[in-house]
Amino acid sequence: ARQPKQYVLFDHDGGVDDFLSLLLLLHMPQVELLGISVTPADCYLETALLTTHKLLALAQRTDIEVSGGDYHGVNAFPSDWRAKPKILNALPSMINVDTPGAAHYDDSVAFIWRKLTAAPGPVTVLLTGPCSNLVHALEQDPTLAAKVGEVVWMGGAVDVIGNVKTYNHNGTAEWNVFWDPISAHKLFRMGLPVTIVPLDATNHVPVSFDFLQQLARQSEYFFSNLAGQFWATTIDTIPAYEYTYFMWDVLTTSYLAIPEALDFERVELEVTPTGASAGRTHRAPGSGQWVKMAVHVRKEDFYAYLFRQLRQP
Ligand code: AGV
Ligand code: CA
Repeated sequence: ARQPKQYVLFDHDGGVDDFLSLLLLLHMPQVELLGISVTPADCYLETALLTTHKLLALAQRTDIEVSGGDYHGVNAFPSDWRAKPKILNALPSMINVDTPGAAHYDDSVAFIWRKLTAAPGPVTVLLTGPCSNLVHALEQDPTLAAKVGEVVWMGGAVDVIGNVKTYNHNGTAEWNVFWDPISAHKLFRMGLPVTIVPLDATNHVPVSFDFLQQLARQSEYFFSNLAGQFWATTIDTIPAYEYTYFMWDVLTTSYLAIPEALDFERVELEVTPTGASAGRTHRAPGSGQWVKMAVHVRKEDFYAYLFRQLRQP
């Protein structure tokens, strides 16, 4: 029996785990990827676009259209984080990948509008960076909401501490929300079916040496080898807790294929738009802003899925 197609529009922000997410997505048989837009948040746009095109070339999916966002959020990511993924384009498996004719559209808001409008059915909008592009598109044309089947967002920290550590902030926010807390505040008011995978869930899955050792044992598979190289670039940040790299976006993306590996809670949430706790996602009983929130992950099932997925040709 053929699985029904799941139409997916992917907006990422160029981090190492954003690209690991793209690798996974390109190997999900039920997913039809309608387009990719890149938010210049936890990356520099030009290098992120290049990595995106290289991965599409490796997966022989250069038919998938790409766009780059031109909106820059309220709170910029640290420059050293943004510069870090540049190394991906220099890895031995990436450096000689040609991207002839690679082009991108300049306006992610128009791109999202065009892709949603043209979609033959309800679309899962997967966001592994800030939500600004989607929110701006919906503001411009609220009728687009009818095309959104589900928004799946790596974002938030509800019952756990955030990961923003910077001046004039009290540490309660997660970075994807903090980058543009105004848009995040609006997203939860739009009445869309939103599923978030917040730090509450992703804190359970740090990138560990054990995991990488096990992955390396299957590095005869091209994409296992490539993913192992990508993850290795994140390891310098371990073990200091505040700089531990987690499988934030990878867990969020895996939800599309193995939702049963996660446990959820339905909660009413609000985002603090400004101030010392800008970007904080907090419970707001009575607000009517219902969100499906991942709270727990069955690690063994999740890892087994990653190993399986990365053994594909
Ligand atoms: O807050 C998690 C989000 C995810 O989308 N990003 C990284 C993931 O792509 C921001 C972030 C938090 N801590 C980081 C981050 C770190 N130590 N290095 C790079 N990015
Ligand atoms: Ca990201």
